[in-house]
Formats: sequence, structure tokens, C-alpha cells
Amino acid sequence: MSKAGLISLAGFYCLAAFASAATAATFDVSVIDNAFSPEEVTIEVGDRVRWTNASGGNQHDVTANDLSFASVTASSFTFSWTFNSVEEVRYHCTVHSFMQGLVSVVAAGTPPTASSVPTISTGGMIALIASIALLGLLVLRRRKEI
Ligand SMILES: [Cu+2]
Repeated sequence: MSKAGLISLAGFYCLAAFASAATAATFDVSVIDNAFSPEEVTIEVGDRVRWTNASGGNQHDVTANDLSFASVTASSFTFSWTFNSVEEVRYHCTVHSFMQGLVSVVAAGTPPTASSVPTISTGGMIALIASIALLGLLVLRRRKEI
């Protein structure tokens, strides 16, 4: 592999390591005639789910079984909800009771602390160490060539 290729690879691993740090995300669920797709999503605390009814057909809504949230009932809408605690929230469409979905909220990768320093996962740490080793090898090879 060329030096440029190795450097690109090292850069990629560095980016992958830092990208694995936890950040809030938005998960899309489509409201179709007559189901939620996907029916189940697993998200982390602080993440958001965005339901979009673009079916253009039947009227639907998104209503939590415990009524903690509810969208409008319409043939076209976008509804978002942010989940701030570990829980399993079942929801349904009040027009079509057989339309059911589940949001599983799990603990975030980064525990909420006073510090906002991002943590790196085990995989990210391995990638970071591999990147440093690769860069070290490149420096050693360059010195031998001089
Ligand atoms: Cu419906």
C-alpha cells in the first residue's frame, strides 16, 4: 500500500474513533398505510424520534399508550418527540388500533456528568491505537529512507 494510502487509512480510523463518541441523534419512522416502519426503534436517552406521515392516503396519528405524547391526526404530518429517560414506550394510531410501535430508550454511551469530555468506545480506542502505530511505522520508514 502506498504512503498516501496508509495515511488516508490512518485518518479514517482517527475519524471513526471520534465519530463513535455519543451524540444525540434523530431516528426516522415512516407512517404508512397502515403501519409504522420500522415498528421498533432502539435509541439512546436524549435521542429524538421523528414520525412522518407521507402516505398521502389514510389519516393516522402517533399516540403513546401512556398518553405521554400524541400527534395530530392527519393524512400528512411530521411529529417529533425527544426521549429523556430509560424506558420502553409503546405507541399506536388511534384510528387504526392494530398500528403499533415501540421505542426502546437505553442509557446513552456517555454518562451525564458535569464534564462534557466525550468518551471513546473500546472499538474506537483500538482504532486510535492502531492509527498511532501506523503513523509511527510511517515515520520509522521515512527515517530509514533518508
Ligand atoms: Cu392509522
